[in-house]
Amino acid sequence: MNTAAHAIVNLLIFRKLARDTHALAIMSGALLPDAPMFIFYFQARIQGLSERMIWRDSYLEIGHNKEINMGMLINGVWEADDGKWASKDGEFHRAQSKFRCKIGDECFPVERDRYHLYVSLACPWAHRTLIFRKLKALEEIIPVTIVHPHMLDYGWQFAEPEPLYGFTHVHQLYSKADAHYSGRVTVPVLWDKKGQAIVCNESAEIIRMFNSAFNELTGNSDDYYPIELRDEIDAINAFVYDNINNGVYRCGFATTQKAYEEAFDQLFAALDSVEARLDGQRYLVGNTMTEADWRLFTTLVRFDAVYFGHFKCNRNRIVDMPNLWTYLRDLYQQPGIAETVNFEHIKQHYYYSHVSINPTRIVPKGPELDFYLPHPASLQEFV
Ligand SMILES: N[C@@H](CCC(=O)N[C@@H](CS)C(=O)NCC(=O)O)C(=O)O
Repeated sequence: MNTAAHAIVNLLIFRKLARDTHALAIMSGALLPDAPMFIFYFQARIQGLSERMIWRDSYLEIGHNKEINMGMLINGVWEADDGKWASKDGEFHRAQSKFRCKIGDECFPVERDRYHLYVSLACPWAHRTLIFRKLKALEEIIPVTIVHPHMLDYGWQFAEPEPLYGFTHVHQLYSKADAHYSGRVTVPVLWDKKGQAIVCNESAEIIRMFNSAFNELTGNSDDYYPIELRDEIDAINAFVYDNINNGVYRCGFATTQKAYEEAFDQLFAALDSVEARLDGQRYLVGNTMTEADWRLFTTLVRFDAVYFGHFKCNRNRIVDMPNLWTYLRDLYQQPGIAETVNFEHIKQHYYYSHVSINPTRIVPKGPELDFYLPHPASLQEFV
């Protein structure tokens, strides 16, 4: 018998045992009403244990159908899954994006009115692409469709049918691009209207394209990945991704205490190190604003509102770390950036969609954060 079959058989035996033990405990209680105290204690322990097992068992059954609403495409068909954000080791592992082409490749030439961006305002990865669309003056060239903040049984959905095909869900775009696609249905998605294809669904690569591919059409040559700083940017990106961008998710989606605590310690050690790095330095790479800053920004701006509470990243808030808080306000106050930040979507998405973490779906009213407080650069102290 293979391992999967073994696992299923073991599970069935375990469930049956839990129910039988429960029945036995109740029966023995009825048959031995005058049993000595230690037998009674023993019975109560078995009964309590078996009740917990049955409760957990039925909770998982409900959860599978209703409460945990992650799903994915398998061979082009949507399938509910029971929240496989976390693996058996209790740690959260993010899947690799599968569409990885580039604007400028033969199939995807640089053209006006050819590409369309699908994003969630809640998602930190999609947020990067919105920021680059703004910084690089691409709004006229690449229209955007925003998904509904709640990600439910069928994954990301549109509040109204999306403009290109009238689809109601993002997974329909994925199966239109590839009728046999198997994998997660994530945002952002950069769509090619002419080829009816997904160019790319990896935010790190989309922002690189936005940084330079359309310069001739926009006349904007600002460079957030300058050649001479690339090694340093790549190194800080890797550190920030592992420990902070993905680190908050590893805290939030951990399913064991150990995995959570490890992710938590790693996250705050990394935030401490960035806090120290920003002492007397305006941006992550010296005084030049680069993509590394924007990649960190989308996590920092969500931190106090959702990661601190919902993902249990609660050693301290960003407002308690003076350099990070100054830096965050500096970035937030850059032209056009505040318009890309939407706390209604952010809070609704996280607190409402992740029922396994927040079963009541109550969305907190706070916190109140003032991203417009002046910062040293706005007072000319950095320049
Ligand atoms: N590596 C991807 C990750 C994108 C991602 O995980 N997006 C999340 C939203 S924050 C998503 O769409 N998750 C849905 C799912 O995994 O089913 C990127 O950076 O673009």
